[in-house]
Amino acid sequence: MIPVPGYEDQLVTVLGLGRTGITAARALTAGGARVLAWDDNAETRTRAKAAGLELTDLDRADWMDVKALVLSPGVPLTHPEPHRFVKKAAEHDVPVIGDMELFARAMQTLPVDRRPKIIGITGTNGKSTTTALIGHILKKAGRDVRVGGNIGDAVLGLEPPRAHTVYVLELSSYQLDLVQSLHCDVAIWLNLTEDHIERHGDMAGYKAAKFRIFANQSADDLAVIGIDDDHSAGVMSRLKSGGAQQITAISSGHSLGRGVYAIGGKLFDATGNTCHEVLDLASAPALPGRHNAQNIAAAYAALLHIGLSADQMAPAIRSFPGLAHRLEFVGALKHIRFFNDSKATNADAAAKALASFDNIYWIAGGRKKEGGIGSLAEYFPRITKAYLIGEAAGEFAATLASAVPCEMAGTLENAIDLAARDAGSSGRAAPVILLSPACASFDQFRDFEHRGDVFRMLVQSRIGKP
Ligand code: UMA
Repeated sequence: MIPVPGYEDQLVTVLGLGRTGITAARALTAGGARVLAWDDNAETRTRAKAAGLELTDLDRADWMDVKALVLSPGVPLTHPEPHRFVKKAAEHDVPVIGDMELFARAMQTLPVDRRPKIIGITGTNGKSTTTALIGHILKKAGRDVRVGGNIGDAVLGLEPPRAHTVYVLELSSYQLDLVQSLHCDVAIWLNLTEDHIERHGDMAGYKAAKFRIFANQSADDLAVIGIDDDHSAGVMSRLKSGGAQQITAISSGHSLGRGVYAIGGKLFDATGNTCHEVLDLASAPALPGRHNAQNIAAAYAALLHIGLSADQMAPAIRSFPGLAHRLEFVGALKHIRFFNDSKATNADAAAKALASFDNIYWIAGGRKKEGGIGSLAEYFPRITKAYLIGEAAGEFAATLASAVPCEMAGTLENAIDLAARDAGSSGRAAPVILLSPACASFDQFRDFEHRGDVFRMLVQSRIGKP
């Protein structure tokens, strides 16, 4: 754990006692703060108490002497409307911050020569894979590395830094909304497509939250920017005209005069005066598809800046084992392969999976996201049949209409059985049963991880794996 300094004997309120809040409350207490912790959910409060946390009803607390409100990323900050305690904090001039801000401040109290390097990764899609890939490469290079943030482990729960530690942090827009002083030695912006509008109000709000990843960067720092979508190309222009930091452009699909790019199944480094091939992408089996080529390009560009060489990185990229819930190969039943892509909670993420295969038996649906699946039309010819689950099933069926045969499966379990039946009797070569829902999971599951775990368990129970 990283104890949080700066609040010794002062009152700090913590709202939300999931992964972020529990860890933040402990780290603040370890730093000497007096923590008032609360969660709106009674069950979570019971769990937090059992975990040894003292709770304080923030509706009854005296906010006069509170020095900060530490908000969990999932608690509404501005949209659809600020949480009542965010309003209360504003009434009392109490700053509202997140755990990343506490982490940033803790790092700034260290002498400059003992501060760790921080690599931050944001973007709509690919953040977790890029974060894990960078962590993996650094480990293979023998570096002291800690990986956390949105990928799963709350940042304040990571081990404190030693000399030359590198923190690799996945930063969601929710988390970036709650930071002011985070300084990333390398800030990676992968891509931007419409997502989380309910939280940020509109695309401009979503983009502005993410743009905070570049705040506090100076001439020694690097911004790595994926320029394959218009929003992100705009971000690159904005930084070029107004930013102090160095910039490396990355692309998957376009060759660049300067930058790192993937084209024709190879990765090229054009960051210097010459351009040279550094990796055959086919040699990295856990990172298939064009979207993963972008993740590899981002990791490579970031780690060049940290001092790794192409020769150190290439074998580590090849040995990366992949991540659960992101096009995760779950098993095979004779010639039928099953993939768990539960992390695909929007159409854009599902597009990446659909682009990776043919003859797809597609399990989709859940709690619908803005925009539906109309944007996936170019992939419909790859889908042999769709099995629709959850709240979005009706709307998805209407979109797929005459283009793709559909079955209203209702539940995930039913969808797997129907898809396995059809794929098994189709006589087609290499069918793929793909869970890539293009929806949030909350109508039927706790979160996307729970949905993916259930999928894996159901598939493995059917194919005879433990
Ligand atoms: N809560 C309240 N009041 C509210 C809303 C929530 O009290 O109005 C409470 C809930 O009852 C719950 C707690 O807040 O007990 C949950 O807080 P949280 O939603 O912020 O979740 P954490 O467990 O703290 O997990 C968060 C991230 N979750 C979100 O951003 C929604 C995790 O990212 C992250 O791994 C973790 O911190 C550690 O850093 C998950 C995620 O879904 C993977 N992220 C979104 C995404 O990737 O799309 C952004």
